[in-house]
Amino acid sequence: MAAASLTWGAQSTLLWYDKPAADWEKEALPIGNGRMGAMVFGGVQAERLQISEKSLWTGGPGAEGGYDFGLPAESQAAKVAQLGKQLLDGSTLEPEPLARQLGRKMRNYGDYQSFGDLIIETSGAEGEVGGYRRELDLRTATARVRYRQGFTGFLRDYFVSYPDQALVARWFSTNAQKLRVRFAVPDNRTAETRIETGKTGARMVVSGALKSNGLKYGVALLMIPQCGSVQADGDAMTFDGDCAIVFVLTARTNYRMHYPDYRDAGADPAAMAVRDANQAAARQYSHLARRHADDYQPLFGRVKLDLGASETKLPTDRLRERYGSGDAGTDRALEQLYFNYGRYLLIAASRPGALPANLQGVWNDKATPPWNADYHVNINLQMNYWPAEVANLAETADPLFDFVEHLVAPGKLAAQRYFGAPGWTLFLNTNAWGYVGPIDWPTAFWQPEASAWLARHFYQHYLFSRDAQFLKQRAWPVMKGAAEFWLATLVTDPRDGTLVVSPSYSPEHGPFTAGAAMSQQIVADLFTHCSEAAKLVGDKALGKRIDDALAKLDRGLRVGKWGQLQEWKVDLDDAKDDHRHVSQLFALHPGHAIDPLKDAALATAARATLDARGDASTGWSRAWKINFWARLRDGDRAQKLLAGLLVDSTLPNLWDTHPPFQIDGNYGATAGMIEMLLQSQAGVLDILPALPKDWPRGSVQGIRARGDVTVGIDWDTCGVSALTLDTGRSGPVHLRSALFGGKFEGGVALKGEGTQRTFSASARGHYEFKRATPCAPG
Ligand code: FUC
Repeated sequence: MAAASLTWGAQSTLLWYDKPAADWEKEALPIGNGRMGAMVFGGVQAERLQISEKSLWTGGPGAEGGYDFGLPAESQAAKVAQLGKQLLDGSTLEPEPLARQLGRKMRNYGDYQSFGDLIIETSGAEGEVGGYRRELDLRTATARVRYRQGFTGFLRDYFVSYPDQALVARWFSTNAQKLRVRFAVPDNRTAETRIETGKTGARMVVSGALKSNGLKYGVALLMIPQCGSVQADGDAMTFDGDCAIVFVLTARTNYRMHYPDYRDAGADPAAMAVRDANQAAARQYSHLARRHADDYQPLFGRVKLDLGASETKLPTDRLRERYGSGDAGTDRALEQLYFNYGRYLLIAASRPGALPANLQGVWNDKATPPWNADYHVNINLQMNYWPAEVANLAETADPLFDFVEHLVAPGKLAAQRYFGAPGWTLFLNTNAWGYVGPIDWPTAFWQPEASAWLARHFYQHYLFSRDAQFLKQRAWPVMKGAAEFWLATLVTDPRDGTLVVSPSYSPEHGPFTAGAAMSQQIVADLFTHCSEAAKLVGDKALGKRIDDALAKLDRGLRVGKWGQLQEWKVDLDDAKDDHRHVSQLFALHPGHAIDPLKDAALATAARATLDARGDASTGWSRAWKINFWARLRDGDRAQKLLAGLLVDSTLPNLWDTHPPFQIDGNYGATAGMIEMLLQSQAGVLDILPALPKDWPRGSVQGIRARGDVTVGIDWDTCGVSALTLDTGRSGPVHLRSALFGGKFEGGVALKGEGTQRTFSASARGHYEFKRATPCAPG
C-alpha cells in the first residue's frame, strides 16, 4: 500500500502541529466514530492513544447502595403545587430553601469513564528527531504523525471506522521498528489480560468489570505486521521488524440503553470486541481505510464554506495565536477550519446506534470528569445538536432521538412523582442511566422545561426533512407527552389571568418566581409546534386543548424598565448582571417567537439585554451569542463573538473551553456561522441575513433550510451573486434576498416583488439564480 499523501495546503481542513501533544485536553487530537473515541498524542518514544467508549459509565443500576433514577419514593406533588401557589402573588423565593425541600442528593449518578490507554513504546531508533508533524485531516477523518529520527522515517495513520466499528492504526517506518505495546486501564475496574500469538499476528484481550456497578467491558487489540512476528511479553506484546504493522482496536460493554435495567443480559463484551476485531482484520488496511473514507466523506463533503482564506504555512496553534492581529486571510483560514472542525466533531461524536454526544462529545480521560461528562439539558445537550440539521448532518441527531425516546419512560415517573401529572419530564441533567430527578445544587436543580426543549429537536427534524412518517411515529409521541405534562401543570396567574409555570426558575440564575421568561417561552414554543403537528397527524382532541391553552398562555415576552427583555415576569433584571445564561432570549434563538423583522420593539429589547450581559463569557455562552446576534441580523456583532470565542475560549487543538473543555461551544458556534448565512425559522429562506463586513466575498454550499431545501450561496462585495436551491419536496418556497432587488436571471417564474419572492418548487428540483449585472466594487 502506498503511504498516505501529506498535503501542506488545505488549511481549512487540516489541523497540524510541529510537536507531539503533551496535554490531553489542550493538544491531543480527537478521532471517533460516534461510539468510540481516541485522543492521539503523537509521541516519539511512546505513543499514547487514550480510548473512550460512550457506554462505559459508573453508577446506575447495579451500583452498591442502589439507584433510583433520581426519584423519591413519595409524591412531592403537593409540596410543588403549594410552592407554586405561594409565588403567584409575584413574590420570590431563594433557591436554597427550595433545594432543601425538593432537591435530592445524587445517588450513584455515576461518571462517564475512560476506557484506557493504548501505549506503544518504541526503541532502537537513534539520533535527532526532525521534520516532525502531527495532523488531523478533516477530509478523511484521519490523524497522522510523521518524523524522521537519524536516517529512519516514520509515518503513522489513525482513524476510527464507523462501518468496521474499530480503531485502525498503521505504523510504517523506512527501517526496522521495535515496539512494545500494552493497554493500561484505570484502577476502578477489574482487568484480566490475555494474549495469543499466531502466524499472522497477535491478539490481546483486556476484560473485566467496573467495581462501581459490575458493568462489563472488553477491549481487543490485534497487531498485524506485514513481516516478522509479534511476541507476548507479560501483559505486553512486542514487535521487531522491518515492515509496516497494523493495529486494530475494538471496545465493547454490556450496556444497553434500556430503562430500567440498562444491561444486555448475557452479552459478553470481550467476545463482542474480539468479533469486531476479527471482522475488521479480515480486510486489508487499504480496504479498511477506503471503507472508512466511503462512509465519512459523503457526510463531511456535503457542506463547503469559503470565506476567502489565504494559504498559510502556520501550524494550527500558531494560526490561532495570530488570529485578530490584522491579517484577514489567515483570520478567515482559522474561521473556515473551525467551522469544518465543528462538523467533523459532530460526525466523530454522534453516529446512529450509540449514545448521543455528551458534554465532551465522546472523549474523556478521567474517572471523575467535570460535571460527570453527562448530559446537561438546560442548554448543553441541545446546543450539541444545533448544527445537525443546518449543517446537513441530520443523521447525527439520530442518537439524540433514541436517547430522548428512552427517557420518556422514567420521565413519566418524574412527572407523576413531582407534579402528579401525566406526560414526561426531567430537570437539569441526565446520564446514561435514565436519571430524571432534580439534584440538590440550588443554583440549577430545577428545570422541568427540559422535556419540551428536547421535544423541539424532533419537530425541527420534521420541519427540515418534511418526513411525515418521522413526525407521526417518532416526533409526535415525544412532543405529545411533553405537552400533556404542561397542560396538566400550568396554573392561572391571578395577576392577569394568564397560564403560567409555577414554580419557575430561569436556568442557573435568580430566584424562584411564577412565569419566568424562559419557562413561558419554552412552553409556548412547544404548544405552537404541537398545534401545527396535531393538525398534521390528525390528533384533533389534543390539538384543541393545546390551542385553548395557547390562547391563555403568558408568552414570556416583556420589555422592562431599562429597555431589556425581562428575564422574569416581575421586572427584576439587573443591568450590571453579566450571567452566562441568557435564557430570556430563548424566543430569539433557538426559538423563533421574536422575529426582528416583524417585532422591532422585542428585537431592540433583546439587543439591550445582550449589550448588558456583554460579549465576554464562557465558551458555550459565546457560541449562543453568535446565534443571537445572527438572528438579530447583526453580522458584525456575531463575528465579534466568534472572534472572542476563537481568542479566549478555544484551546490549541481548537476544542471549546468553558473552561474546562466542553464541546458544546464548538457545535454552537458552527451552527451560529450558518445562522449568519442562512435562516429559515420564519418560513422564508433568508439569504445572508447577517453577513459581517469581514466576510466580503465567499461561498457556502450544501447547507439546509426548513422545507427540505439544500442551499448554495455565492457572494461578493455587491452582495449575493448566485443562489442555488435543491428542493427535496414540491411546494411553495419563499425567499428573501437582496439578489432579487436588482437584475437577476433564474430559470423559474417568481411571484412577488423586490427582495421577497415565492416560487413553486418541484420534488427533486434544482434552481439557480444569478445576478445579471457585473459587480464593480466601489
Ligand atoms: C450548565 C452551565 C455551566 C456548565 C454546565 C455543564 O450548568 O451553566 O456553565 O456548562 O452546564
